[in-house]
Amino acid sequence: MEMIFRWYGKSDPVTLENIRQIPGMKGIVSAIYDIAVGEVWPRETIRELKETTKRHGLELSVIESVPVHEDIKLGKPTREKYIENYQQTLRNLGAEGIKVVCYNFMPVFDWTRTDLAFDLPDGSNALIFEEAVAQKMDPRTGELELPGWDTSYTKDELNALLDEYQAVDEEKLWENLAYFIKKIIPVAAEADVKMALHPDDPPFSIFGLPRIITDQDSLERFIQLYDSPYNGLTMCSGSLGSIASNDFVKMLRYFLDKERVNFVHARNVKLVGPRSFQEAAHLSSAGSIDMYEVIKALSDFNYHGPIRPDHGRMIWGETGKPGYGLYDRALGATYLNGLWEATQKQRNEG
Ligand code: DNO
Repeated sequence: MEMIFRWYGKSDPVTLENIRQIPGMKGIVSAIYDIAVGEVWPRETIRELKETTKRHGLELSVIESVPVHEDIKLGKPTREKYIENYQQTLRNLGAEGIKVVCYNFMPVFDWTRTDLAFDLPDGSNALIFEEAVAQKMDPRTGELELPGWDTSYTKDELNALLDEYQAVDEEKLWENLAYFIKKIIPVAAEADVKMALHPDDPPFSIFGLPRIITDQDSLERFIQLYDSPYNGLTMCSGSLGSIASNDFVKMLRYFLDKERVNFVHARNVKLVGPRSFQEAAHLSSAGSIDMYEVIKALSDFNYHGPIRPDHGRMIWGETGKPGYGLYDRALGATYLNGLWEATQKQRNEG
């Protein structure tokens, strides 16, 4: 596996110098953050990011994300233009040597939490999701804001968008996803860019909006939309593993076997209710996911692709982008690398 670290570009308080000093770190996963959703990413901008990364001794290994315009998810006639733009961005990324693109198909809101700095007994803090609190959150007030969300909408625009989604149920969203996939995967294959769909986080409907990439059956349905290794998945332990009915390790093995795992996000979560969880340190003992079994699965299938430590807690007084501080993620990467070394040695001895 190739260990990489998420970097939010020049405004990220975590620097490329910091990332380079994490033991075993090979590259970064990043994006172009100042181009409006739906516009083409120019080759020069991609090249510039790649060269900045290279100067710091790291590869630009994965793009996370090329966001999908809402008109595509809504299936509006204007989607054609945005799909063409997406195709062109993929061609440009391929031409600059990018091999993996992570994206998601969640309506309006990306990952969602109810508290971004929940105090833990050891003095650290973490992101949590509590179902009862989420049920009382109302995005229509225009006052909610979470990292990862597109915050460029005015309150009126957001409400108009939410209204439009009233005509889109789960089946309609599947239809719109299928339409998109059929148009982009051939282009991704030609450009040699492996697509890695991220599961919905959390993996159930929020704010009355449909969410469809949530469990083994939906991932299976998704890969069957287009039978190609370029139509793959980001297997995210923290997203899929946040409901008890998902056996993440079993799912990971299943999709590794099908050669559809193009990227891995490794994070632990502690389940505290049917639809409530707290993000935890990466160690198996800290949460509900057996991280040894996750890495063992990757080792058993000889996974060569990229993996990143996902959200960390804020520790040692660090402040910054929720989930994306330096210290806890660096500890996570080191722990995951340790598990990997051990499983590799067992493999070679066995
Ligand atoms: C959260 C991330 C997600 C992810 C997107 C992929 O921290 O895992 O925001 O980047 O859903 O498109």
